[in-house]
Amino acid sequence: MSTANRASNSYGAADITVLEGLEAVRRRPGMYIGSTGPRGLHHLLWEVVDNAVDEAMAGFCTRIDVTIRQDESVQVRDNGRGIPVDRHKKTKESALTTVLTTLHAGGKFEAGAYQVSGGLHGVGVSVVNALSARLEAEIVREGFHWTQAFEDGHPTGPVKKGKPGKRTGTTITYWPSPKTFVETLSLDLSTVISRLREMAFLNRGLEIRLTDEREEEPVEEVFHYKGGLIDYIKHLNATKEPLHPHIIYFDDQSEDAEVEVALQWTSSYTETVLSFANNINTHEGGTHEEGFRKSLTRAINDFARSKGLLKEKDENLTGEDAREGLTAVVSVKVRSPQFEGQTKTKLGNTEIRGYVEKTLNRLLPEWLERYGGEGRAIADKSLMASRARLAARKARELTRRKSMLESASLPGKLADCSSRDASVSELFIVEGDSAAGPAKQGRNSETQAILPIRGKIINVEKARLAKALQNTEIQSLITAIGTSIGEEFDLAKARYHKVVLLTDADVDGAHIRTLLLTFFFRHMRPLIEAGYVYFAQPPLYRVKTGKEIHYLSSDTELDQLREELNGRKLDVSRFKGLGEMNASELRDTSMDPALRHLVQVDLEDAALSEEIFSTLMGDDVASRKRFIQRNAKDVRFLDV
Ligand code: 0RA
Repeated sequence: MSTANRASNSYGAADITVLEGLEAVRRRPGMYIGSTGPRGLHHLLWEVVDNAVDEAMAGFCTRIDVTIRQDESVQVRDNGRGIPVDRHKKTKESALTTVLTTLHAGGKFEAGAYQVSGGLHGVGVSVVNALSARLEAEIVREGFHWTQAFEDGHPTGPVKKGKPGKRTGTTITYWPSPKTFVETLSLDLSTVISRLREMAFLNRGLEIRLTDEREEEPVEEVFHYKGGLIDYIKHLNATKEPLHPHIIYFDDQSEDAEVEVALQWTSSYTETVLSFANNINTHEGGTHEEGFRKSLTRAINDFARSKGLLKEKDENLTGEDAREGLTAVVSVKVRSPQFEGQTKTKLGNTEIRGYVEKTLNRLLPEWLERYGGEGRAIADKSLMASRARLAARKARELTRRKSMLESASLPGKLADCSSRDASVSELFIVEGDSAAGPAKQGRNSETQAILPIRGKIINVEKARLAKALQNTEIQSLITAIGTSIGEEFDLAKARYHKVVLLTDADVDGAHIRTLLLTFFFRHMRPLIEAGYVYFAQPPLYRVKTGKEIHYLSSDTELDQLREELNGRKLDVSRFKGLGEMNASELRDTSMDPALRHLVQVDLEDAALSEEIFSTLMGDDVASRKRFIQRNAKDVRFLDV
């Protein structure tokens, strides 16, 4: 491409164009890499890695090594063919120099390669060069090592031929320019890990190694998945319960595109569908996702009808019914991808919709027939989803009507406050009747209401809404709070601006708190987003030292106090539950606004919490703990 263009120019003129090109990048870096903050900094790395992955997609590279070094420089080494180094007759310049100093000279001269071009990516490695204080390229090709160095995008000398070498490949080492990246020069390890892992899942067999040398103890990670998308699904479903043993997998290649799909249903009630085009996560979906959804809905309906699970009179299953509990990854490679949408992460190529749909129309029914038992389990899940959807609609209408009728008759167990001003009113949800007594005595009855919850409330992650709504604890919660739920939720109707979960400081208490939180997350999310939901922190110990009384909420605090008061006699009593506290103790530790310490429940952005919540309510205790720790504003709340 560029060599052809440049062939018609004289050397000098071409050279000037080149300089102008990279100067434009330095002057307006945001145009090329989105921003000069952390995102832009990471973008440099994605650009270099994408180039190496392109080489892997073309079938010439099997391994990529990424090293983040102590001085925040980054090295990316691949075992591909190596960037060509041969000297162009007219330009008298090495192709390597051209690739690194010419905008959009991606350098793939052969037609027919898929490239990670378009969207935010694909601006070319020359942009990395332009925005690096220094960049070193080392190529092994044609039997030799070749090197060239650059400063602020300018070659510091010609390409140098070095020692003989057999194994071909490219190594790019760059030092992001502090002139451009004024905010930070430091890559975020977990961001790099996620992206490299994703790349490895999407490119089966490609081995990506990461070394972070910035810590005393270097971090080393290997991402290498022989199963590709199948391994990706295993990863996504690690804490879930699959409904069928085989992960469904299809792929197809045509003249202009490739498609790969992997999917598996779980007992969960939510769907996780990830889609990619040329290795870019298409968050906003697009034609590939549309083709996938359409074919999936049709295949499940056809299968359910052919097996008599869906009768002639029955309505079709909706797409949502068919995708309940589904985890899927759809990955397409397109020769010239068009990226659209607000964040340029929506695939626009219209031909891809039909291509994906036709491919799946052929393969999905075949799979469902071949694995008939698994097909049936999947169809059953969709049928249940459909019935639940209809039942939930009825139930919602019912509770709405009921709550309108009963707005005067709040739950019998509720000890309401006398104030009708929601902004000063607080609802304490307490565990068990024994705790309700002291809470009622210890409260300020003008602004504080008490609602006792008995035993363990239903896990809404493992039960559908209709069933959850039959649960009397859930019913009283909804009526007491007053907002209704789901589509009918109305924050303005909240009867309290603080809803405080007051549960025992033990494992059971933590469990109940998590169940309540899950209910709020799934059905009253705006209540959390508005910052209305809190945890109280009742103490675990009462410690008397002479005249002083200390209330402590963990063993660590007890150890600390022991250390502080070394040797002095402590009179320690452990509260088995809230019920063991008297009214004044409960008031002083957990209820009195002047003395208590509440933790506001704070969800990170909703997209993130979706994935976290499925793990949170799975059986993965470690990730549940991490979640709660991260989302509780006060780290003292660590007893989960
Ligand atoms: C231009 C042409 C060819 C390969 C590459 C560029 C290439 C670029 C990068 C960037 C990072 N790693 C890379 N590896 C290769 C094809 C050369 C040929 O036909 O042999």
